[in-house]
Amino acid sequence: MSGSGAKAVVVTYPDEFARDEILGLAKAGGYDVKEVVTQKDLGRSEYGVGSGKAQELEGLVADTESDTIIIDESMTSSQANNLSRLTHARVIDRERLILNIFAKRAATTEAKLQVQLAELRYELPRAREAVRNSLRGEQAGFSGMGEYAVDVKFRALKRQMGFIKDRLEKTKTVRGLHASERRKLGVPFVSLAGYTSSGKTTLFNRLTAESKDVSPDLFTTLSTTTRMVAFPNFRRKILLSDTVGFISRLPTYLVESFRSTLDELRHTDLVLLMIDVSEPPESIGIKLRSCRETLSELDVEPSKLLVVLNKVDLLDVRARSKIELDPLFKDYSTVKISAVRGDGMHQLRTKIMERTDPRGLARRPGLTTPK
Ligand SMILES: Nc1nc2c(ncn2[C@@H]2O[C@H](COP(=O)(O)OP(=O)(O)OP(=O)(O)O)[C@@H](O)[C@H]2O)c(=O)[nH]1
Ligand SMILES: [Mg+2]
Repeated sequence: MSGSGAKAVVVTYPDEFARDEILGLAKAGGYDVKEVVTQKDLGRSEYGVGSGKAQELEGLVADTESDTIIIDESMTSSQANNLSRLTHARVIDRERLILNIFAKRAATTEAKLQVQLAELRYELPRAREAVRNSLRGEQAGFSGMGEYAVDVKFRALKRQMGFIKDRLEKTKTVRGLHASERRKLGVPFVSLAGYTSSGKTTLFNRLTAESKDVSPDLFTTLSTTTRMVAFPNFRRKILLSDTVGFISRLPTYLVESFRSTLDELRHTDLVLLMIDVSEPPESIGIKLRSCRETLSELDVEPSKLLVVLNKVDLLDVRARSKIELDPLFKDYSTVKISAVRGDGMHQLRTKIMERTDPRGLARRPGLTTPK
C-alpha cells in the first residue's frame, strides 16, 4: 500500500539534508506531507520518539487529519505499534517507505522478485520480535496471533525467501551468460552509478539515443538496461548500462536484494559515478561518501571510478569554471557535463575512450582485445 495522496506527518532529524531527503521520499511514496517535526534521537524508546514528541504527534495527526506518520529511521514493530496505538495513525519507518516506493516502481520480473525478497527481509526480524513477545505473553507485532500462528508465519517467511532466492539465482545465471558473451565481444563495459536523481538515465539516453524514464522523483530506475554505444570518432564501441540509484542509510539487506542488478558494477571496466553538483556542498559531500560506501560494499575498486560532475548548467559561470577543483573531488579523476544540455560530452567521450582503451584493458585478465 503506497497510500496515494494520503496525508502524513513526518518526523526527521534536525538537519536540512535529512529533511529534504525524507520529503523527497515521502513525495515519491505518494504522500501529501502536512507537517514536519524534528528530533535528535530517533528509533529509541517505547515509541521510537520521545514520549513528549509522541504526545505532540497525537495532536498533530488530529489537527492535520493525517492518517500516516513517517519516521525517518528504522523502528521495531513494537515501537511502531505503540506509536500507532497512541496516535491512531498508521506508522511507517524509513525502510518501509523505501520499500513502498520500490514496490510501486518495480516493472521487470527481476525487480519485482528483488522487491519481494527485500520485503521478506524487512519482515523477518519483525516476525522474530513477535515470536519473542508471544513467548513472553505479549503479542505486539502480530496482534491476536498465538505463539503457534506466529511460528508458522515465521517459517512461511523463511520458505518464501528461499523460493525467491532460487528464482533470482536463475535470472543471475542468465546474466552471467550475458557477461561472458560480452567478454567474447571484446567490447569494454561501462556502468553508470550514483545517487538517485543525479542524472544517470538522462546521460544514458543522451549517449544511447534511448528514451528511458527520467524524473525528479527518487528511484525512477529500478532495473538495469544495457546498450551498445558507438564512438565513431574513435572507431570503437562500448557497452553502457544504467541501473538503480543509491541513497544514504540504505539498509544492507536492500543492497543485498538488488545484488544481481548491482553485480554488473563489479564486472565493469569503468564506473561513471554521477554527482549532481548543483546541490549545496554539504549534500554533495554526504552523497559522494554514501555512494563510495555502497560501491565498496559491492566490491567495486576505486581505480575504476570516473566522477562525472553533472548539472553544471545550474551553476553560475564562476562556480562552473572551478567546480572540479573543490577538495571534495581531489582523490578522483573528474569530468564536468550537463546531461540535459549536452555540455562536456566531447570531454566525457574522450575520457571514456582513454579509460577503456583496449591496449590498457587487455593486460587485465578476462578481457580479449578487439581487432
Ligand atoms: N538542470 C539539469 N537537470 C538535469 C541534468 N541531468 C538530469 N537532470 C534532471 O535531474 C532529474 C533526475 O534525472 P534522472 O536521469 O532521472 O536521474 P537518475 O540518476 O537516473 O535517477 P534514478 O533513476 O531515480 O536513480 C530529472 O528531472 C532530470 O531532468 C542536467 O544536466 N541539468
Ligand atoms: Mg534513472
